[in-house]
Amino acid sequence: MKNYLGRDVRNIAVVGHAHSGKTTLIAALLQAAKMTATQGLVDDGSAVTAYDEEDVARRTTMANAAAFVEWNGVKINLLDTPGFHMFLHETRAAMLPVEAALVVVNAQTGAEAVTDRVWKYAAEGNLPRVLVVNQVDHPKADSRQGRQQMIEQMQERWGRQVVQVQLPIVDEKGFHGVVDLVTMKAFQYEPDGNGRGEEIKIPEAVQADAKAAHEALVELVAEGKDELMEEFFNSGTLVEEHLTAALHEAVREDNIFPVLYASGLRNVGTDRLLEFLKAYAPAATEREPVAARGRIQTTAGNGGGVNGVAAEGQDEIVMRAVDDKAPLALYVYKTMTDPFTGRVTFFKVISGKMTAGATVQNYTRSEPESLGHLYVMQGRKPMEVSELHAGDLGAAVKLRETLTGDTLGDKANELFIEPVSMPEPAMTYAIEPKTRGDEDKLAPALHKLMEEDPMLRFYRDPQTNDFLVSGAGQPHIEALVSKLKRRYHTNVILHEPKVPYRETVRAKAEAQGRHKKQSGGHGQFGDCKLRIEPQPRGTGVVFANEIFGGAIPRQYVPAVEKGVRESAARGYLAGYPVVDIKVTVFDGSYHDVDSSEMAFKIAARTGFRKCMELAKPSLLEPIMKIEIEAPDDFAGALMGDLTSRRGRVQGMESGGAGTMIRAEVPMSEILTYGTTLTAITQGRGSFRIEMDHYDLVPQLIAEKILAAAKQPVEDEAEE
Ligand SMILES: Nc1nc2c(ncn2[C@@H]2O[C@H](COP(=O)(O)OP(=O)(O)OP(=O)(O)O)[C@@H](O)[C@H]2O)c(=O)[nH]1
Ligand SMILES: [Mg+2]
Repeated sequence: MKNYLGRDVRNIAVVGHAHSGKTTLIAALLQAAKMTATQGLVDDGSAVTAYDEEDVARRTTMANAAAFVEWNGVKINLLDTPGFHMFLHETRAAMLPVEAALVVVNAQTGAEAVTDRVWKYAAEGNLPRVLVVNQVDHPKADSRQGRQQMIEQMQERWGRQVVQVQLPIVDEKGFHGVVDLVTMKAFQYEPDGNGRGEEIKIPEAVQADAKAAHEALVELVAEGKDELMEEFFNSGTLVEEHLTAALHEAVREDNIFPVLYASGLRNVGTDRLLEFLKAYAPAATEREPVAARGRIQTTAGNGGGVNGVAAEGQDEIVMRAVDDKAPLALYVYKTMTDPFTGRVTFFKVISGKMTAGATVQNYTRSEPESLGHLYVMQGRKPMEVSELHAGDLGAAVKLRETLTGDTLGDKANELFIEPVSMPEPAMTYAIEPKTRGDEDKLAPALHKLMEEDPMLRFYRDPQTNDFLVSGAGQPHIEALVSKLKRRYHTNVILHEPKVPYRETVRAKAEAQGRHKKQSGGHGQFGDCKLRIEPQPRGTGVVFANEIFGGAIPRQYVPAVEKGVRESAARGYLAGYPVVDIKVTVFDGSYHDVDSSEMAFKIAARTGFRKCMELAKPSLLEPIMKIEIEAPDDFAGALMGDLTSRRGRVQGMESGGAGTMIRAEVPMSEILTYGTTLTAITQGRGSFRIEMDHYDLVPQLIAEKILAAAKQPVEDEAEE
């Protein structure tokens, strides 16, 4: 396989709403460039970027995948990303290693909630965006008027920089061609063919539209550029060369968001899309130098453009040019465990030139790592290359230590790229191995899966000792369970999602804890008086010592505190930790011979439990902040549903991507909200959820929870 210089590489994240056809479109692009002999399909699992067994089974992309196209001397790296709202953390992570986003819009619906969300992600990273209206073959998409409205809707959302650079040719034969508005050439395709068009004359029926659209494009491109404006006013158009250069710059600078048309499924327009990306998407070397944290070392001959001065060993912001001559730096954007290949590490060459067989330093882990053979990934298939240049995407296999988010490179020139942060998991389940054999396999298998998926968490509940897994939502955890079974032959039982309730008190109370035992010779004696009082939310447990005059000798006070804290952690009502309390020991007594730390600890536990009994013990529940986006029609139904879930709506905005509702809802009421939302909005809504604060559970509901929970823990004062 050929080696490409960074200037001949384009890195593109393919993003958009679920089912807009991203995975299918990538398969079509691969066929148009003859990377594959036939077109892969999502529906039969043959699409190159849909290889993960769960993605295939569910016919949706749940994790990023990489592919590439060699097209007229350039290599276009394509990252396929999820469009389902639950997996957008992946999509966001895919924006870090690329220089442009190809935003796929479903011609049947126009821009949707997730389209808007990914647009924001791209805007945050100043990523140029190229829009492709896809599925134009669909009968629902074939009206000229409908398409016109779609463009207007996108302009309303994202500004008048949204401009068509193509028009589709749709007639009684359906969608079978495009007009290139830069060159004013038309191309026609054999639907279900190989994606390569044949030049034709612009059909009569589109000529007037094409002329108007060409002028609109030229005018926008010329805007703000004096010489171009002059040329435009004098001749009514721009020389193609000028237009091309100015359009390339405008796309790179986010001044223009060009719109193209395609059908991935029928493979129409795809060669023109590739040609457009080649000509107008920024080259990998064409972006600003990468700003990263660097560490200055005296041995560093060439710091790669270090700013300012910092003492040796200190961190500094480094501007690293995407250049073969700069020191080597790699950023790991994905890790995959493949049944055939083993662990595959996907990286971007931030700077420098990477050659096969090199050993580099993993800066994040302070360990050397031998990369061995180098590859570029075509879906799950590694294709060997001998070198990779600054800006390119590549992969290595069987690395020992390296994980997603790590930066590696030249030992003398440390550099840290800030990894994309993962949101807090929205849902937690208890997971139980089915058999003894499964128990031994479970933890290692889960750890492997967590390497691939930084959103997954796995830990033991300190209260119950249960294994807990957290993820983005129910489908995420269900996919995890299938993967455990399919890949690691580990069977598990999933239990209802757990709500991490807490306990607290609503009143002040005092009580005495006394522990006295006379068993033969040496007895046990401890005695303390405790006061408990409520504290503001988020305080946790505060312990105070107000003993004066040695009622309890100083050396026993830590034992009292320990007893209190242990009891608080064990809970009083139903075994949930007691929080937001202050416990003060203010009096007590002791015995010269029989007192011991143990005796005081036991006395404190008794005292604590008696205090709890008197202080109006209450249950606290986690309250989540939720943001829901859906088309306006569903707003009423969504609000009604939120109210029935004890939700408090805090705001509602309409415009842009439909309606956005912000609310606070108890976690217990929205454990499976993804399913509800899909049902209410026919799959067109999206939501984001995060833990916000704890609040008291209303009395009636608390009673039910307590009845369902285990009996209060036994009084251990007499142990
Ligand atoms: N008519 C028509 N259907 C299409 C086209 N592209 C995709 N589809 C169908 O739409 C469905 C979704 O296609 P995918 O390629 O999986 O869409 P996606 O955007 O990758 O979806 P997610 O991965 O879930 O975000 C499949 O059933 C495709 O066959 C198209 O150009 N025309
Ligand atoms: Mg997909």
